[in-house]
Order: sequence, then structure tokens, then C-alpha cells
Amino acid sequence: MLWMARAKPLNLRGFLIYKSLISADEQAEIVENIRAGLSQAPMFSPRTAWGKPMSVQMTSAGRFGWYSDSDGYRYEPKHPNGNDWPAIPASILRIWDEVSDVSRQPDCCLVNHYREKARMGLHQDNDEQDFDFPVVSISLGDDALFRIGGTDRKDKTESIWLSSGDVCVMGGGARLAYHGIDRIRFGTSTLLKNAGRINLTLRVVD
Ligand code: MD3
Ligand code: FE
Repeated sequence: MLWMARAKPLNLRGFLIYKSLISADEQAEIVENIRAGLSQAPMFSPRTAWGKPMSVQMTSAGRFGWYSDSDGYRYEPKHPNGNDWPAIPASILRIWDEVSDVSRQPDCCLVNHYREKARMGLHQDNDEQDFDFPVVSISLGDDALFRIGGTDRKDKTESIWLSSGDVCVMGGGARLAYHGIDRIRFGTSTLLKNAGRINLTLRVVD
């Protein structure tokens, strides 16, 4: 409803966190829409800069997908199987419109899948062209311990649990902050049939 005030986010060092922004029905719709793209663009395990497979499985939707191998981290216009990435579902673009004040649509929806022991080390997202655009993250499924630092790797960090339906917006000074996922509390959500966690990040790439 247009007259309702938009949910007020928690501000943690410039990370805007909207707890439970997405209803259970919408979460289920988003998962179904992501699942529908998986035959065209299956999940894979990218390699780190050191050549080790990541514990998180990934795929993407949109004009570009994020990819990594021994040639480094980058965006690619095709899945490694040669297919185009599927379009970003409307159910996901709606969230971007709701929390970002950007008139442009995102070019990439990166889909990260965490099984029980998966984690993501502390890193910066700097493969995009223009850091004036925010990154929007959508958490689905099991709870995850999210670690937030500063723009220097040595800056002190703090952690917060993210749950299914939470949305996080990284803009301004937070856009280049270090961040990572320390662990998953496996089985805390019933959204995904085999438990685990899916994180979607929406990005403007070029
Ligand atoms: C802060 N994903 O895909 S989402 C990633 O939960 C990534 O899968 C984590 O870090 C996950 O790169 C964290 C929160 C997030 C996403 C993008 C950011 C935080 C960010 C970009 C800039 C700063
Ligand atoms: Fe990241």
C-alpha cells in the first residue's frame, strides 16, 4: 500500500539491514523462480584466487554472471556451459525497486548456495565498474552469521545473524567494506527442501 511507511532498516556501519522484509509467500516464489533457471544455468563451485574450489556453489541471472577460475574474478556474459544466464525474475527485481533509490535495474543476480559446512571468507566486492551503485542482498533459508568489517582488511569486525527474508543494502561507504559468512545454522529454516541457505546479491556491473 502506497501510503504505508517503508520498513525502517537497522544501520550497522552503513549496512542497512531490513529484518523480515520479504513475506513467506514471496520467499517461496523467489526460490521457485531461481530453481526454474537452474537447468539453463546449473550451480558450480568457482575456484578461489588460490585455485581451491569454494565451499559455496554459485550461479547467476541477468546480463552478466560472476565467475572465477585461475584467470581471476570477473563477470561473464555466459554460463561456463555456453548458455546465456536466465533473466532476473520479476519477484527479485521488485525487492531492488523497494530498497534502492537507483533508477537503473541490476545487471547481475548472483545466487550463492550454502550447504551445511559452507562459508565465505572475508572479502571486498570490487569486480564492478561503478561503486556508486549499491549491492542488495537477499537471505533465504537457514540463518547465517554475517561478519562486517571496514574498508581495510585489518579493521575490526562485528557479526550479525541473517535470517530468511532479511534484505541488506550496501551503499555509500559500506559498498567497499570487507564482509563474509562465518557459518550457517543448518536446518533452522523450512524454506528449502534440503535445508541450507541461498543468498542473492543484486549488482550493477558495467
Ligand atoms: C558488502 N555474499 O556474494 S551477502 C558475495 O551471504 C557475498 O552470500 C555473502 O559476500 C552471502 O559477494 C554476503 C552481503 C553482502 C553482499 C555484497 C556486499 C555484503 C556486501 C557488497 C559490498 C559490501
Ligand atoms: Fe561479497
